[in-house]
Amino acid sequence: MTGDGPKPSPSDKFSFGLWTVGWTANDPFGPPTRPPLDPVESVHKLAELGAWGVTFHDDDLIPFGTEAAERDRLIARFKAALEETGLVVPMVTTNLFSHPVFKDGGFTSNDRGVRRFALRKVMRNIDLAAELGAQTYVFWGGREGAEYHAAKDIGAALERYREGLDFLAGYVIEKGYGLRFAVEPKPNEPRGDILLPTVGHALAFISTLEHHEMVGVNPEVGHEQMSNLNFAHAVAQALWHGKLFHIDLNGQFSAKFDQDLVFGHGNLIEAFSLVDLLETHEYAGPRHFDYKPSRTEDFDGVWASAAANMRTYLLLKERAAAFRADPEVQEALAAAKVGDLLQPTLNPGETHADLLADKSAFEDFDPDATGARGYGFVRLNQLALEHLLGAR
Ligand SMILES: [Mn+2]
Repeated sequence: MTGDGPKPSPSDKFSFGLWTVGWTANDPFGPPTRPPLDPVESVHKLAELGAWGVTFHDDDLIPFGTEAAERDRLIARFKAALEETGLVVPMVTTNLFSHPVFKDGGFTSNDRGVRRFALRKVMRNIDLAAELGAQTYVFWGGREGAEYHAAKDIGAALERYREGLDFLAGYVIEKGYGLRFAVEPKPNEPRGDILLPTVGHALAFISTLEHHEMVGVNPEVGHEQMSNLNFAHAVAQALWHGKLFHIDLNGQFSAKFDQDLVFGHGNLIEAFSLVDLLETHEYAGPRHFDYKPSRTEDFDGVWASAAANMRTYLLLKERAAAFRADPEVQEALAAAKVGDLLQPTLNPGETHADLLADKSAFEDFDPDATGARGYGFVRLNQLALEHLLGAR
């Protein structure tokens, strides 16, 4: 991608899934429009473009059912590519959704044999993740769900989900791997309804886990927006809980099928809000892109789209910094009392009796005068928009 301005570098911590640039662009209405991409080529190309890390599902690197010797060979040449380029593997995940054996899920399949097979598949790949130095292991349960009420006992499914994650967390602890888990919510697609559909559902579920301290969330822009929810709010709450262990960036236009567009190519204002949030909170984790180069693109388009994700993030980061540094914005923030929300509502040590005795809080408080005063939020948002548009 040409153009002035910021260039991605490894210090930006941009990472990509092998399944993103390597997507062969098959969809429910048509076959692939691109041939498969060699993971080694992806590693070299991503490094050239300024990426820092590469991530994968087990089956992205080692096709399902590969014999042991061939598996070793595929891992060895992938490792060699990492060494040549300096790319790291910050996150690894498991494919528990493509093979027909997982058509009713992995950890929550009604078939116990499938559930045991799923645990073994994850354990084998956790060993590889640890060997490659990953810090995060993601769980996206795309097939953990149902289409029909009577077909799935949801309570039992959640119990089995918990059993699976507790067991695998215990394995990581026993092995001393130091990996943390991140649950990735999604409301639907491929299942009609997926378990743990939003960040809020996932956070509540995680609080019930035996090793809840090592389990956080991996929110994805488009997944939350498919539920018509505000992604920046979901991430802000995950940060507040200390649970933003990883993040998947892409683009989506509101509630429809999972578009997986380039970051910022969907709801741009929300993308700006998100970058502002991550940067002002000094989020230190990977900026991971989980998108799909559109089916219309050839390989030139694939690499242009990969570069576009990083460039858009950096441009938004510049715009957000300019917004925060603008004295007029700072004055508008103060006028809108945004910083005042950090002040506790009660005085230190204030009791119920103290508040009841404070006439200024009630008897002498003038709700009509306060209610008549505007907050100036629209002016503030227009300032944000003008920075986003490069008009200031
Ligand atoms: Mn994702």
